[in-house]
Order: sequence, then structure tokens, then C-alpha cells
Amino acid sequence: MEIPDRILIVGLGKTGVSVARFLGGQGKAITVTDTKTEAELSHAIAELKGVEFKGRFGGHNMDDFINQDMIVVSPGVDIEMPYIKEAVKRGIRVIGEIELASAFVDSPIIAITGTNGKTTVTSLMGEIFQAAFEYVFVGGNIGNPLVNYVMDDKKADYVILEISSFQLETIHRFHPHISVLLNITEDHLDRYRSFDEYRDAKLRIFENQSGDDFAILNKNIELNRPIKAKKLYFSAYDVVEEGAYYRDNKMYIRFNGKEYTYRRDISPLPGTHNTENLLVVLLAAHIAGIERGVIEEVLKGFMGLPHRVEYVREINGVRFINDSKATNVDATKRALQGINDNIVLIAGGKDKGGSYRVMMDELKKVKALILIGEARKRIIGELAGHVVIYEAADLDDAVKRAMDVAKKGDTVLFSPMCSSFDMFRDYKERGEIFKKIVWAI
Ligand code: UMA
Repeated sequence: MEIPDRILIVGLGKTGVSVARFLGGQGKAITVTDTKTEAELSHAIAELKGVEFKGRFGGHNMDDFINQDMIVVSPGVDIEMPYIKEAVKRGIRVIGEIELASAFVDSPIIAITGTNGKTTVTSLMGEIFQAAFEYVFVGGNIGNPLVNYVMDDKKADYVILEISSFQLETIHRFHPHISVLLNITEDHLDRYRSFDEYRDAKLRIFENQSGDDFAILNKNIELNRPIKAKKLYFSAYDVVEEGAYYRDNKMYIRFNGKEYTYRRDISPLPGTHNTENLLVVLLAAHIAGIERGVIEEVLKGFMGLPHRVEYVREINGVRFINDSKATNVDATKRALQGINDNIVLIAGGKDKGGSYRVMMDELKKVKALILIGEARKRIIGELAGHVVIYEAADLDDAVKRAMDVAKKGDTVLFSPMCSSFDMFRDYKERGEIFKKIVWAI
């Protein structure tokens, strides 16, 4: 990709900082803009030491958007905003970090998207590939921008990326060798006008693939879209001809005329959703020709991720579980499915506009729902009458109330169903704070 001279970077979070360092290193004239003030961004700005840039902080300005050759937007920036629409109208190229960075990647890319499970799949796949090859880069939405790999100048055998729908909105030529779509349920309806729009963004992961590439698809999700890549299906319910499936405690991988079998209990990760995650990982590992011994060794030792149904401690027979990474209703539903009855659920945060009623079945296991955050009123509006609900002032107060309600044998599950940005920096900070509160009891 030919990088033009005048570039605007919108957003100075993780993505913006890495993009600015990359483009600054190329001697480009960069402007960085963010709605946050200079004081709020002091840490990010400190990371740009030695990079020459013009900063526009505390808000955006139309002049910055229209006097550029290219604009690189962060994933959290809505490309429907008027400044960007105006720039597009004037023919200015608007791309995201994934599009920019992937133009400089010549190793095979494996890209993983889906509403839930993508971080687990990316991490586990990353560990297996790292055990099998000399150097594998694992990044993307998982928290390590791809442009960091490009700046590193060390060629990887594989590049494994967690990719969000936001990142897919701004691709043009991004071309993974293997693309995975795990599942699609309601999420981010605060950003998208409809579920279809969200799904369409996710499906873009396949748009630049050719017949030499692979598309790993969920057999139980109807897509009705033409996909040029070779389609391989996975299913935890049905047998598939080519791909991966689960039957009678075994996982079967059928690829290239061969069949490989793994015991399901080789992995300690619980639940049907994790069976699906494992099937995808095994399939990708076999496409890459990784040996069974390497795969099994990593599978046995992978205990799951922090903040994803993470056991914290037991107090007077009450178990506490941190599931702060559940930033949508489907994720909380999955967590509830994996736990027996008598759950005290702490939830709430920043609302994303999806329906809370989809968890009505699982709600039968919940003896009390304790709510925090901005989403409280909407959740009450949808679930009142179906479960006992308490409102709490903050997370501290919520844990206190949970302690009052929970009896020996119960589980206190912190699984917010919402994003964290109303009260915390991100889901990680939220989970750490929850664990600290629980450990302080
Ligand atoms: N900003 C503006 N103008 C706007 C909107 C935002 O200036 O109109 C500024 C904010 O003030 C802030 C900056 O943009 O300073 C934040 O940018 P960002 O939200 O894109 O955050 P990054 O730190 O760059 O992190 C992003 C991803 N965040 C989002 O998609 C919201 C991270 O995923 C990702 O790890 C990182 O890039 C590296 O690729 C997080 C996430 O929550 C984990 N992802 C969502 C999810 O998984 O559900 C999609």
C-alpha cells in the first residue's frame, strides 16, 4: 500500500497510539484527534514521545477531516459521524488499522470473528500455533493492534487475529487465509441500526477471500451469502462431511480426506459453546498441519481466560465467579447455562440496545438479580416480574447485597450483560475490581 503524506488518526486509544507510532516512523504528516482532553490523554500522549504530530483534543473539527489524504479511524469511532461522512464524500480514503497494517503482512492470516468466544478461540489457537511454529503473532481486538506486528519487522509463520465487527467496517482489501465466524447473536445495537447491519459487518471477514482460502462456518447458522473460500463447517450437534463435529464425547475433524478424533474431556473448558470453540481450533490446527501431540499438550493445559467464568473464591459455602467479559446478553446466557441452580446474578453496565428477554429460560435458575450501572432501568423494564430484582449503587454495594441474599451452596455470578464504559475503563478493570472486592470480604 502506498501511504499518502497527510493522514488524520481518529481516536488515541490503543489503536491510535500504535498507528501514530507506525506512521510517524514513516515520516508522514500526522494529525491526531480525540474527543478526550489532553489531560485525559496524558498517558497516551506520553507513549508518542519522539513522534511528530499535530494534536486536536477535547473534540473533533471538520477542517482536520477534510484537509487530509487519508483517515485512519479507531474501532470505537462510528464511521457514520458527519465529519467522516463529509470526508468520504470528498473522496478521502477512510480505513481502519486492520486494513492499514494487513497491507504490510505477507504471512498467512487467520481471522476470527463472532459475537462470543472469539477471545477464547484466538488465545487457544494462538497457544497451539506458538507451540508448533517458530514465531506466531496473536493480536487484533484481543488487545494487541496488528500494526505492532508490522513495526516489529519479524516475519511470523502465522498471524492470528481476533477481529471485531467494528474493525471489519473499515476494511477494503483485508484478506485472511482462514476466516472464522463463530456465531452471531445480538450485540452492539447501540452502534448499529439493526441486527442485519451488525451481521453484515461480521460477514465482511469473507469478502476478499478466494478459492485458495478457507471459511470456517457454524453449521447451525444460516448465512445465505455467497462465499468464495472453501467452506468448512463445525457443529456441536450435527455430523458434517468436511469440517469438525462433536458426537458422544468425541470431537471429529474431517479434512483433506482424513479423519482425526479427540476426546472432548481432553480440554477442561466446560459447556457446549466451548465444544464449538474447540472444534474450530482443532480444525484450524489441522489445516496448518500441526501434529496431534502438540495440539493435545496445549489443550490439556488451557484453563480458560481471566474474566470469563473465572472462579474467584468460596465464602461460607457461597462460590463467587467473575464473568466481567460477558459484555452482551448471550455471553451471560452461556455462563448461566454452565452453572446449576441458585444463582445470585450481579449485572448491568452500559446498555447496548439489545433485548434482555432472550435469557428468560436461564433466569429460572436465578434467585436474585442485583443491578448496577446505566442499564438498570431498561433491564428492570424488561425483566420485572420474572425474577427478584435489587438495585445497587455500585459494584461494592452489589456484592454486599449478594452476600445478604446468598445462602450456603449458592453461586454469586458477576456477569454484566453490558459493556463497562459507564463505570470502568474496560471489562478487565471491572473484573479486577470485582475480584478485589470479593477478596476483601
Ligand atoms: N474516540 C474519539 N471519537 C469518537 C469515538 C472515540 O475520539 O467518536 C476516542 C475515545 O475518546 C478514545 C479512543 O477513541 O480515546 C478509543 O478508541 P477505541 O474505542 O477504538 O479503543 P482502542 O483503545 O483503540 O481499542 C480498540 C478496541 N476497542 C473497541 O473496539 C471499542 C479494543 O477492543 C481492541 O483491543 C484494540 O482496539 C486493539 O485492536 C476492545 C473492545 O471492547 C477489547 N472491543 C469490542 C468488543 O470486543 O466487544 C468490539
